[in-house]
Amino acid sequence: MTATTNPENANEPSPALLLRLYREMVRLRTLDERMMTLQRQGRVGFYGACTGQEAATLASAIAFEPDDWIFQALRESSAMLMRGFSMITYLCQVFGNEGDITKGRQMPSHMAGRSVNQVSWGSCLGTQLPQAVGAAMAARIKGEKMVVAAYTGDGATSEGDFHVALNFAGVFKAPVVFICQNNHWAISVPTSKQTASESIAIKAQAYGMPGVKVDGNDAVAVYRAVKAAVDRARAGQGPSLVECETYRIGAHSSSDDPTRYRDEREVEAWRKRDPIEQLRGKLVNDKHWDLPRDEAMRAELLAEVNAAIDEAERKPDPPREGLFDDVYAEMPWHLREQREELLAAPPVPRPDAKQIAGK
Ligand SMILES: Cc1ncc(C[n+]2csc(CCOP(=O)(O)OP(=O)(O)O)c2C)c(N)n1
Ligand SMILES: [Mg+2]
Repeated sequence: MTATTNPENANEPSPALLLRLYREMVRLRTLDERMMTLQRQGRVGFYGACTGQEAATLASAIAFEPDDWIFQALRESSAMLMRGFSMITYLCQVFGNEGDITKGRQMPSHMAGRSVNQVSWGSCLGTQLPQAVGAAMAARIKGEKMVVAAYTGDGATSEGDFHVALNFAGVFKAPVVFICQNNHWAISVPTSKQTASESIAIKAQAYGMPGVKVDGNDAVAVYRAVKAAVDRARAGQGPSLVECETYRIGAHSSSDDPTRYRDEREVEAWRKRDPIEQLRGKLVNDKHWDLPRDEAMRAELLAEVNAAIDEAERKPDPPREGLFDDVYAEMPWHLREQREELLAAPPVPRPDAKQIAGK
């Protein structure tokens, strides 16, 4: 995913990079829309969309090199796709079927891709942050030039793990970039109830690192800020915190109803600042893009997403006998007994996705 920047300014994205980014952002929006529909049709149990946060997610992730590791929070799985992960395998994770590399054992929408250096997010908020710092320290000890991306939501900054991670990284100058997607909400809790600080970015001062707040719906601003932080970390100058101010347009997840706790007028105001529309406007304005090409691209992406869904949905469940694998090098007697008991019983039909409890 080597990012191409303009040679005259190392942090200025080239038109080629912005066009690629724009395509990825539209692909993500298309995928999220289709998957939310599938969830409502009962074809998958749970889904978490990133709608409205495409710039904060992808314009930040694209500033890292392919060898850099990404420790995601809740809404950055799609960076895997941008880094070349197969969309079919990605979707198999949501279906929890045989094609899922996490073997149907993870919560849906908790993707992981070792082949693209991206760690599965954990449902337990904030745990990825100290892990990311640990990975960054390990890279430095091994003499690798790797930088680590450590994502967090605004809500997770109230977790102890956030402070532990920033403190350790600041003291030991770990090559890590903390990126906070401040989308104004942590399910039903607004950011105003999350912190008394004037911003999330300002917290960086206390940990001895630069902190910057950017318009998270402006892909160029996000890229510039994160690229500068990545370059700084790679040059051995230590960590940074980038706060991307954005907005969660949709529900927290397919199990949430935001009309119960937030004012629809707030959502409408943010819709007008749609990151995809903004980037498209810039590209068209700069004569790098036009509407006929836009329409053709959108049709192509919808076809790609639909084909991937078709293929992923057709795969069977993971084999039952695999349930007991991967815990012990040698299976102990009690698991062997349970495995035999399970295989002697008739297979239980897969429950309707509608019946699978989400969060
Ligand atoms: C330690 C912990 N506490 C609470 C929860 C329940 N929970 C799941 S997501 C979420 C909100 C997360 O908000 P934020 O960090 O802002 O991320 P966003 O969902 O807005 O992307 C909460 C409270 C959890 N998963 N883990
Ligand atoms: Mg949030």
